[in-house]
Amino acid sequence: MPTPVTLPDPWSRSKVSVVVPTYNEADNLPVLVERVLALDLPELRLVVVDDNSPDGTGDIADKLAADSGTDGRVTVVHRTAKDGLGRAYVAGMTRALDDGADFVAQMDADLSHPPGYLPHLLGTMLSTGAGVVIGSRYVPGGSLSEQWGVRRRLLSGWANAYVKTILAMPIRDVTAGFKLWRREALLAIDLADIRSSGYSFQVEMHFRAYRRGQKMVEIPIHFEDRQEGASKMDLAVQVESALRPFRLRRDERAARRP
Ligand SMILES: Nc1nc2c(ncn2[C@@H]2O[C@H](COP(=O)(O)OP(=O)(O)OP(=O)(O)O)[C@@H](O)[C@H]2O)c(=O)[nH]1
Ligand SMILES: [Mg+2]
Repeated sequence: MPTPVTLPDPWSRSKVSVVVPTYNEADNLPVLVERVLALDLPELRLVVVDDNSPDGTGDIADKLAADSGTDGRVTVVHRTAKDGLGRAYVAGMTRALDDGADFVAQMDADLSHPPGYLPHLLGTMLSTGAGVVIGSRYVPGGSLSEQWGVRRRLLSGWANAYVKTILAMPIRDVTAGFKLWRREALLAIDLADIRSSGYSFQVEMHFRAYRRGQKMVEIPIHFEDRQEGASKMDLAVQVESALRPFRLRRDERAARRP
């Protein structure tokens, strides 16, 4: 029988908190929590940030937190109303830092981001000293779900090119949402000052990290399609995503002016 592989030090003592924003993810969340907690990372914790989901995801999260099987490793932050993925992440990451996390991961609840990459994100951070390690769909070896049609692929590629044209960052996947941050990098970014409420949060975080001189490293991931439930990408989110890069560039230029 093969000997089970157990991750050695420093994986085994790394305090990683995984922040997961949820809005109507009742079918996905229990699966995600089980998979994340099954990883060979004993100091790993989960922070679920729910915006009073009508489908009861918040209650499910509370039950998972209370479950003896999860051993107090799950924390739930409840917010009163849907207020955007960006604001949810700021709340969850702030909580993770307050609770003493040395590393903070972010991932979607819909199982698009395979949890098995988390130890790789951590290993890459430890070996490279990066401030942020990005699970990237657009570096060699990265890939998109086979279920994605031509239209969605083009839209995703176009969104990446659009942001890079305006903000010129040395990253392939500027809209990526599966990442691991070092505590010091998040403190340098000043989470309380993040402007984005929706998906442009990802771009704003990358831009801040880049402008503040954080080392950024990408590793390839395979991006899965959402398993259950519906996307929360609405018109307001799309408009913010289109305008935010211009605002970030304007603010940056204003800050550099004597
Ligand atoms: N708390 C909170 N979570 C949100 C909000 N909007 C989206 N989310 C969560 O953020 C994650 C990403 O949202 P998705 O709807 O999957 O967005 P997407 O990946 O661009 O869309 P799909 O490709 O269709 O899945 C999911 O875990 C959502 O439940 C929000 O306003 N509040
Ligand atoms: Mg999704």
